[in-house]
Amino acid sequence: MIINRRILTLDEFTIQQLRQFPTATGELSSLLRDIGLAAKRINVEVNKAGLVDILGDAGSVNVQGEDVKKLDIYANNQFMGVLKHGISCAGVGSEELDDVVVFDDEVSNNSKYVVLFDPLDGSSNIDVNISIGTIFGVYRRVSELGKPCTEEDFLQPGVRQVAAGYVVYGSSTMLVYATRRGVNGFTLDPAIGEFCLSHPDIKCPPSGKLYSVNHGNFFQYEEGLRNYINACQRKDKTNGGPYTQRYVGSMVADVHRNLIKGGIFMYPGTIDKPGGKLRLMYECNPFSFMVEVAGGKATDGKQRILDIQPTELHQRTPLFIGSKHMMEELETYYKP
Ligand code: P6P
Repeated sequence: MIINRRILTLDEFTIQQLRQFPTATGELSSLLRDIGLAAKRINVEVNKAGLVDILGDAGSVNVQGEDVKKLDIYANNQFMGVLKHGISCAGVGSEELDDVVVFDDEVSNNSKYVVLFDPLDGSSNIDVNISIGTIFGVYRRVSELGKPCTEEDFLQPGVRQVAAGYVVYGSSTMLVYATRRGVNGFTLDPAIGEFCLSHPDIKCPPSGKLYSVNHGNFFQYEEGLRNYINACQRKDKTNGGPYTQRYVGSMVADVHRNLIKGGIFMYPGTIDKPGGKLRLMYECNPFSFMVEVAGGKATDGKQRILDIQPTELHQRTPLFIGSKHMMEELETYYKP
């Protein structure tokens, strides 16, 4: 008898995971479904960004000092909305908001989690139709349940994330998330409007041949890093190089490709920006959690990203992330 492989939707998958832990409250499963709902709504607008007047600068400038595009605001509001009106989240921190938002209502104050997110990363690529994405990380609160969450709930090291994920709005729209049990990818089926399990138990290949870095900053990188980047381009590579350089300029697209195919993504510090460009709390920590669960590594050049004790919501960090063996090879050239 041929049994059709049953397609599992995100909702079915999270409920199946919940059934394996009867004592679980279901709050995390519910939160992940809420994020999936927001992603579907954002996907609709991203897919028609060139057709309606949602494109273009909203005129305001966000806390990063960047022109905010209307889609950024829309995406931020979608995540705020589903999380505030769900049953699992006490408050959020967003790239688009100067400070954390404490929901401070009875249900939210009794919710176990807080969420940090970049609602639409790489939004400068919207106008040229390059893949963009959403990035999120979920933490269990450390403050007292029943009361409003506090900034301390958000400034936790990335190792304390209970879940992290991203949505890539690309040739297809995928939601990928990790818990400590594994990394799973879901592709949106527009016919039924559901994310369906398409990439179960994602593992980051231990080796790869893709390296991602902005070569335009090459002469601002430290010598050891320049030596590694040069080695990536030489035929004498021990693994039969040279490697292939792939850099989209959209972190979600670059790291997603390297997670699936194997590779290394680097956003180093430069002379002008020694702290790097990428944000620790809602860009680097979520991806570092996911890549480590998938078997890869992530550092700031000196230490594990997930061990960094944050001091500010929007602090930046250099980032080196990807296949385990490639990260170890980098470390033989570059020890800042
Ligand atoms: P650069 C997009 O603005 C972003 O934050 C990441 O998505 C991306 O990896 C990086 O900046 C690209 O920065 O300086 O190379 O253009």
